[in-house]
Amino acid sequence: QFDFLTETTLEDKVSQLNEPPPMYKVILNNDDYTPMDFVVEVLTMYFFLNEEKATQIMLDVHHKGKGVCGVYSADIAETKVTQVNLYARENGHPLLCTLEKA
Ligand code: NFA
Repeated sequence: QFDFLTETTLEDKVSQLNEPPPMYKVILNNDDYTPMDFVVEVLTMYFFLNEEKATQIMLDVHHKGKGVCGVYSADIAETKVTQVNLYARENGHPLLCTLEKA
C-alpha cells in the first residue's frame, strides 16, 4: 500500500539517468605558511596544470583567500581533496583543500 514511496524513488532514478551527475569545485584555501612553490607543485601534480596556470591559481588563492582548482564529479573531487590534504600533511604544510558544490 506504500507504492507512492517506491514510485517516487523510481522517478528519481529515471531523472538521475537523464541528468548529468552533480559537479563539485575543488577549492584551495590560502594560509600564511605553505610555500608558494609547494602550492604550484601540488597544482601541477594533482590538477594537470602547466607551470603558468598553476602559478596563476596559486597567486589568486594567495590574494583572494581561496580559488578553484577544477570542477569534477563527486568521486573524483573527493579523491583530489584527500590526496592533496594527505600530501600537504606528509610534507608538514597546513595547505587545505576543500569541496564546494558547483
Ligand atoms: N600565502 C602563502 C605564502 O605567502 C602561499 C599560499 C598560496 C598558500 C596559496 C596557500 C595557498 N607563502
